[in-house]
Amino acid sequence: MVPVKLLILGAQNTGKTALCVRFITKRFIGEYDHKTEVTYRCSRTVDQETVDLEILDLPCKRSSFLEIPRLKTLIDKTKQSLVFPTVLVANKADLEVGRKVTTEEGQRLAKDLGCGFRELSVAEAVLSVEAVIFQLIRLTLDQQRPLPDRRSYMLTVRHALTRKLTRSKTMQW
Ligand SMILES: Nc1nc2c(ncn2[C@@H]2O[C@H](COP(=O)(O)OP(=O)(O)OP(=O)(O)O)[C@@H](O)[C@H]2O)c(=O)[nH]1
Ligand SMILES: [Mg+2]
Repeated sequence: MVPVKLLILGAQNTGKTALCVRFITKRFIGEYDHKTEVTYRCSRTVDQETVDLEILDLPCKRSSFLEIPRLKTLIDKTKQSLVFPTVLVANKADLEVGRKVTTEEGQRLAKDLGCGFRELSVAEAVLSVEAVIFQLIRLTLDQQRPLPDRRSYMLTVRHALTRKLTRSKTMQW
C-alpha cells in the first residue's frame, strides 16, 4: 500500500466537502457540515498500485478565485518543493447562470501557477470527480518515483554543455 495524502483547499461554499463526499460515497447529498475539519480515509487501485488515501477537507472562510494564488504559494512554501502536485478545480459547472469566472480565466491561472485545471460539477458527474482525484494521485505517485540515475543524468548534462560550448566557439571564430 502506497500512502497518498491530499489536501482540499478553497473558498467557502465552493463544494470542497461535496467533492470529498462524492468521491468517497459516490453520492451528492446537497447539504454538508460547514464547520468541521474532516479527514477521509479509503483505499483505491490506480494503475495496478493500491493507494492508501487520506483526504483532508478544511473548512474555509475566505473568498474565492482571488485566493488561489495565495493558497498555492502557501502550499509550495510549506512543502519547500518547486512542484507540489496541484490541480485547480472549478466546481459548479452546472450553474452557467451567474458564472463569475470564465473557463479561459481558470485555464490561464492554472497555467501561471503551473498546475492542472479541471472544470466540473460535483452535483452532476461522479466520473469527473473521480478523474480529478485520480489525476492528483498519479501526479503524487509520479513525484515519489526515484530520480533518474544520478551518473547518467550528470553525463547527459555534460554532453549537452559540451555541445553548446563547441557550437558557441564555432560561432565566435
Ligand atoms: N449546483 C451545484 N451546487 C453544488 C455543487 N457542489 C456543491 N454544491 C453546493 O454548494 C454548497 C456548498 O457545498 P460544500 O461542499 O458545503 O462547500 P464547502 O466548500 O465545503 O464549504 P465550507 O465547508 O463552508 O468551506 C452546498 O449547498 C452544495 O450542495 C455543484 O457542482 N453544483
Ligand atoms: Mg466544507
